[in-house]
Amino acid sequence: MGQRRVPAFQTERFMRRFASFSEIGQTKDGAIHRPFGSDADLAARAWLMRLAEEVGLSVSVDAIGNIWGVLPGRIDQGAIVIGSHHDSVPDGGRFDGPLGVLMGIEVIQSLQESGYPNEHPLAFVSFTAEEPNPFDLSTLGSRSVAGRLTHEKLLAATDWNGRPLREAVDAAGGDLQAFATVRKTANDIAAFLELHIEQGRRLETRDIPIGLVTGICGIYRESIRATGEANHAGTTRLEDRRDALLASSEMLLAVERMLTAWNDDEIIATIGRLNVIPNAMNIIPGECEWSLEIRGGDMARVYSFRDACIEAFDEIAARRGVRYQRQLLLDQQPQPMAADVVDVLHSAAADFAIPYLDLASMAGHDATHIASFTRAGMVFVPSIGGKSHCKEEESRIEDIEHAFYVLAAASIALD
Ligand code: HGY
Ligand code: MN
Ligand code: MN
Ligand code: MN
Repeated sequence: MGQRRVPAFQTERFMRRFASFSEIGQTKDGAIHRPFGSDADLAARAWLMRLAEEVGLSVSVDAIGNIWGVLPGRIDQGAIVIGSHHDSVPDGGRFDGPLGVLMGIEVIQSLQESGYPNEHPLAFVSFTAEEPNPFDLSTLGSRSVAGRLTHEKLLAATDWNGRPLREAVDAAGGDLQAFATVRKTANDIAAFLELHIEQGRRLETRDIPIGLVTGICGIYRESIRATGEANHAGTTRLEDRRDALLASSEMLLAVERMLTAWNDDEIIATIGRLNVIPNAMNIIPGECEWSLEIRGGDMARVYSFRDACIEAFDEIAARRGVRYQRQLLLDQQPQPMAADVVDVLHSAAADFAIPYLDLASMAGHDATHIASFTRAGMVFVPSIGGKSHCKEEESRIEDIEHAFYVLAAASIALD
């Protein structure tokens, strides 16, 4: 595919922009707190749009708040889109999301500066609300583009304080009334590429600078609310208690025990959120709400693991005199990446003699939804120490540089 046509990576420019973007939503501990709907989310949007305009892209915000920046092509065809998301988990890191967005802009700008005559439009995208958020709607932007969310569901959605989703989408420059216009097809997006940090240690352990993603795991999430009986902490005897927190605690440990017993590399589960209600020192917790997340490459296994958990929860609830309700939050199927795009990425890496490893992703990504309707591929760079969703998230500029060459060469090959 000819590495001669690929321009040089502007390391200094990229690092300067990355450092500047990383200040948005930074906490005093150096973490990034930029959840969807926050002021930092809005500041990040304004920053990205300003940069994209400076670069000369034609910038727009769609009805769900996704930001697009397009360099027109010579013929009217679907765009080659590179991007990711700019929101973060609470107290997360600098790389998860923004690396792929800023690289999208970098690749397009570099190709443009080199005089590359792109046939297809080249575009970057920054998707709205990829991470779990107070609206309990992760990958909101990419799911909307893929037609995987209904207008009715979004009109009814609120955050935990009752703020309507409509309001947050408006603030982001979107418009839920125009939701139908968000949908894209393979005619609009000819190919999609996403750069992301690996968020694991497989590349680092093998000392390989580039991962090429073959597929993305399925993710299943429920919110579980256990209801016991609130009562006085001093006067209620042990045998009279129906403690929703203790019942939940036993359930959470049952999940861990089950993971150990299953001993299946392809199944993992996490309880990452727990709310004790009313959360006061002298009240026996009457309610306890928590998230159960299960991931795997094979949904049949994910569902059987869930069923095994529920069986254990039933026994614990009955024994402790507690009830519980379940609410489905996400049932996202595994998604293979497009074989021909993976091939293009293989060739791009080979052209530059960059060692690579094919990987399945156990993290979720916007690419999972985009791949449901058009050709998509992902590139990973190593995460130092495998750390992610925490402030220690870090990747090396040398690896990011390799990713630039792979993505730029792949964009040319797909054009
Ligand atoms: O949760 C995930 O896997 C992703 O980082 N949003
Ligand atoms: Mn993430
Ligand atoms: Mn991410
Ligand atoms: Mn009292």
